Amino acid sequence: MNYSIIHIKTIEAEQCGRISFFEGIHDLPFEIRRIYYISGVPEGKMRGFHAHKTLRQLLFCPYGEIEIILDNGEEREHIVLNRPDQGILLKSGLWREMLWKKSDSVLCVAASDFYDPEDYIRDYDAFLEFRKSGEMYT
Ligand code: T46
Repeated sequence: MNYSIIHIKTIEAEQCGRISFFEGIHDLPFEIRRIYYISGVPEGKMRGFHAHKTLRQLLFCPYGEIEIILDNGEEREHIVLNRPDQGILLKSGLWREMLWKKSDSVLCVAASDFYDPEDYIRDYDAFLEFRKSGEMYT
């Protein structure tokens, strides 16, 4: 599967919380061109249901718990994000669904490119065709 779980550097201060950080190029295999985050989602709701043709992203959940379901057209894997020091580095060509396990969990994303609706594949059969065509990957 075209993803890896990464440790986000985190420094803990006694009774003062913690700070987590990463840098494009140094800690991620791309320059960060866009940051976005998803909030206010009720428990049990799902989002996603698409793949990206070229976009690479780091997904992390600094607050709450979100299950990320990844599908490469042949198999599906479920990863739970619930720690500020953990992220999923996604390459392109993966179908993703996100399930909010706890209300108000926040999903943050650092992306390799600007927003481009043409980069999305929102139809599952079209995604399977895209995988078969072998027009990937980054
Ligand atoms: C992804 C997962 C993890 C913009 O106009 N600019 C943006 O940068 C983004 C991310 C979205 N939008 C618009 C496009 C739609 O009209 O916001 C609306 C909701 O987007 P979408 O339905 O794609 O949201 P999710 O939560 O299903 O998916 C998002 C990202 O779009 C996607 O790239 O990988 O989070």
